[in-house]
Amino acid sequence: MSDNDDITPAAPIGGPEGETRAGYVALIGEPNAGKSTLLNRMVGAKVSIVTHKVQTTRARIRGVAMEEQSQIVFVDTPGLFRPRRRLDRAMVAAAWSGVADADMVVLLVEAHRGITDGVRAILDALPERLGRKPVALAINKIDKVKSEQLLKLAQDLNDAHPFVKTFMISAERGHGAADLKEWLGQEMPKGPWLYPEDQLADLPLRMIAAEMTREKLTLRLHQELPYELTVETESWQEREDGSARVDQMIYVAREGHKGIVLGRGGETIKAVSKAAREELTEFLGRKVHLFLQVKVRPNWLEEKERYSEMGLDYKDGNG
Ligand SMILES: Nc1nc2c(ncn2[C@@H]2O[C@H](COP(=O)(O)OP(=O)(O)OP(=O)(O)O)[C@@H](O)[C@H]2O)c(=O)[nH]1
Ligand SMILES: [Mg+2]
Repeated sequence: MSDNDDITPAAPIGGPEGETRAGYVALIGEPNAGKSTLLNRMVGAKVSIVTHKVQTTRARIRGVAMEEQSQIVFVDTPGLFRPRRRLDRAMVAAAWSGVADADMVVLLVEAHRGITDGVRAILDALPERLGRKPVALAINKIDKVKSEQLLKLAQDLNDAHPFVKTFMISAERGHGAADLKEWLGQEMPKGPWLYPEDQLADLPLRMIAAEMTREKLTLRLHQELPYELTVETESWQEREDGSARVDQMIYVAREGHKGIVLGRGGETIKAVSKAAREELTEFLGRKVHLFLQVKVRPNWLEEKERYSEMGLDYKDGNG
């Protein structure tokens, strides 16, 4: 795949005459808080994968949303948790670095779980990590609780950290999302837009495609899912008939995991391939031929190249 297929912008591009605003908003929270769901809702398209499992997002993913004359670049981050393995550490480091570059941070807390140990750890880390950077609070998944509970939780959280504003939202159902977006639009610094108005994400297509396959695997494998699994797009060929041929490799760490990914008679990988192909076809608006292979690489979690393919820094995993 050539660089031209990349959807990364070359330089700031301005926007219309008059007063424009643009900035970065980092979404942080515990794994599973709903960060990717919120990003997709804000962008109005699925650019970051979502599953019911924790630690779905592995790298920083940028999605671009427009609100009046403001461009809001949402930065989805991996969940914040106490990292143990190299991959965990690299993910958590990517999350904090996404925050460092942001103009505004939104902390998502799950309404029905309240102030967990994990939330407490994030609250404790905020002053040191962010200094005076403004943080807004979004209590998410309000569809799961009664409203009386919400007021108490909002109060307790605001006692723990001076949030600039508190929102009650359901990222999945959309409740409160428009208010949050409108407010963020007003809060963005004045300046030219950072991306073309019609651009949705800042992530190479090959990575979006790999993420789609990883999502389908995660959804399909449930509790059998090996944590030690990653997907890479190995080649991307444009065909003369306008379709694309995409070859992807699924890396697993153990021989036994290969069988799980393939499924009996190959039925799992077939289903995953079909679902991923359909989603990619819809995303691109043209025909896609998707070819998946599985390879056992016992040590991939220690391989530098795997990290760069995921958009992570290998060094950050040291420690
Ligand atoms: N009921 C309900 N579920 C939600 C809401 N928002 C997100 N979810 C669900 O919560 C789960 C996790 O959502 P994600 O968006 O993947 O969460 P995340 O914070 O990006 O998770 P990681 O990438 O693992 O850190 C998914 O099953 C979502 O469908 C909501 O407002 N209400
Ligand atoms: Mg996520």
